Amino acid sequence: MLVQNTVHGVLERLGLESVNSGACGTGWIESPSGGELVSYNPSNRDALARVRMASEADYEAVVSAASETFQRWRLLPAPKRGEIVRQIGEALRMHKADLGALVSMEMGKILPEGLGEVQEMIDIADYAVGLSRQLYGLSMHSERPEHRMYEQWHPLGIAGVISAFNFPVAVWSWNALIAAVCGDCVVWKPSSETPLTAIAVQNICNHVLSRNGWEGVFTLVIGRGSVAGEKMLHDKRIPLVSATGSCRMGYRVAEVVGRRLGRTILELGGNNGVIVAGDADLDLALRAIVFGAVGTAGQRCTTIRRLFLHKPIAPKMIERLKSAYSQIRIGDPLDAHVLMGPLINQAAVDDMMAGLERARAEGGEVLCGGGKPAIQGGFFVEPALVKATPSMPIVKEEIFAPILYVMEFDTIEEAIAAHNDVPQGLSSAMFTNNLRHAETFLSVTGSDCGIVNINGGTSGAEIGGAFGGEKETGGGREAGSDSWKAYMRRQTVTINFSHDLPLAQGIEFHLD
Ligand code: UN1
Repeated sequence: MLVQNTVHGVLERLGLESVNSGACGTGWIESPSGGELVSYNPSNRDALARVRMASEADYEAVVSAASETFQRWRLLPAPKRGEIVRQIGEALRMHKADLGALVSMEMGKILPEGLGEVQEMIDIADYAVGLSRQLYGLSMHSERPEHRMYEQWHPLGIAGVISAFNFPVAVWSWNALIAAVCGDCVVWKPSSETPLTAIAVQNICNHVLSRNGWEGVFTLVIGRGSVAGEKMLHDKRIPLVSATGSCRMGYRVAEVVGRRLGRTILELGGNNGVIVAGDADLDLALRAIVFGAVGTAGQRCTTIRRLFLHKPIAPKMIERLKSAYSQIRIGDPLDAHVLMGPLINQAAVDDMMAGLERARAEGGEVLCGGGKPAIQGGFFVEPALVKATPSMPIVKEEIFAPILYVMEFDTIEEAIAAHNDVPQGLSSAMFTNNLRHAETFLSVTGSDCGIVNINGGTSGAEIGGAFGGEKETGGGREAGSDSWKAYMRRQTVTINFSHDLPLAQGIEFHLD
């Protein structure tokens, strides 16, 4: 791995200098033969590292290792699996500063967000440890005398995790650490934009696992979607594929995995809206909107993309937003004064510019931003505020960039209808101090999203709740609540402790 001096210290402390590859089953594969992948820093386009990708043969070695390990891992009592995940949480705490910095360098989010992402991993590790002593089934009353019924949960097998560049490590952890306490082994295919953070996390896990006499519980395959990703989708040894990314990718995953009756957890596009009622606390709303729309340079699936303002407050709010946007410092994500880093690559910049062109063509007005700041090197853009109407076709699309469409409404009902009138259904929010407005938004005729917030933005969900959304967002749920059930197989058990054989539904069946 070739490493630049600027990131030398971080990589050294993360133990990456001795790592030489991008595929790991039971230890790093010395020379994976899937070709070279260069990881670039989107702030300056410098090459951070050159990674060797997995070939089909390397993929095979990794999945075989995971399958073999699963046979034994599933037998380890869940709380013991939890103990190993606890140690991974500890190791993440130890490496938080370096891993957070590496996330910022490779993905481009500002350092507090890079650190926040690692914190999200630590939080889910803690959650998974507690969960490892639960994984509870229900018991039911049998209709037959002296019968007992209950359900129990068994490990499922290998969970395939396909993660996106924008949360290069946290989304893996939501899946992997829960799957691991459930008794599954995990094969991870990270985004090709962020192989280095994946290698760092894999390395941290390897150390903890080997200290405990384990290997192959967490495995890694870095490779093109068309090789590693496709193989995973078709692979019957992988009963569950959890994928985060675009709707286009999700349709492919659902189709291929569905054809073999495998399970999927899909966390796809969002097009998250915020409704600001006339009675809302506007200071609160302003802060939440700016963080939600500009944070992570608009590259969260939970980013605020659509803002609905009650007409009487709209002019004032728009002025305040313009003023806030003009104060956003754009630049090096490791600089403490910077609030917005670069986009991930040139294609993302082009998508944003093309989106703004289309918005103009459809009658939208760019109120501020939307240009390219005069910063050398990286994929920097200015966040844009666009005056729009709900009927503009572009408002119904997710563009993974900091474009916020501002729309006005007269009644709450009208705002909710416009809010729901998009194909995606991830996160949503309303700012109001009116109980009726809030409860209407939370009711069955309110938000149609998987996540809904009152007086808070759409992004920044906590790990304790189930994370995911409806419609084209894919319907999957990850992280907290009972999301763990997707990583296990349910078994309904009936025990007859009588001396007779009564049949359910009152059926009589006598031999003579
Ligand atoms: C994502 O963008 O894919 O709620 C995940 C949030 C974060 C996770 C975002 N906790 O914004």
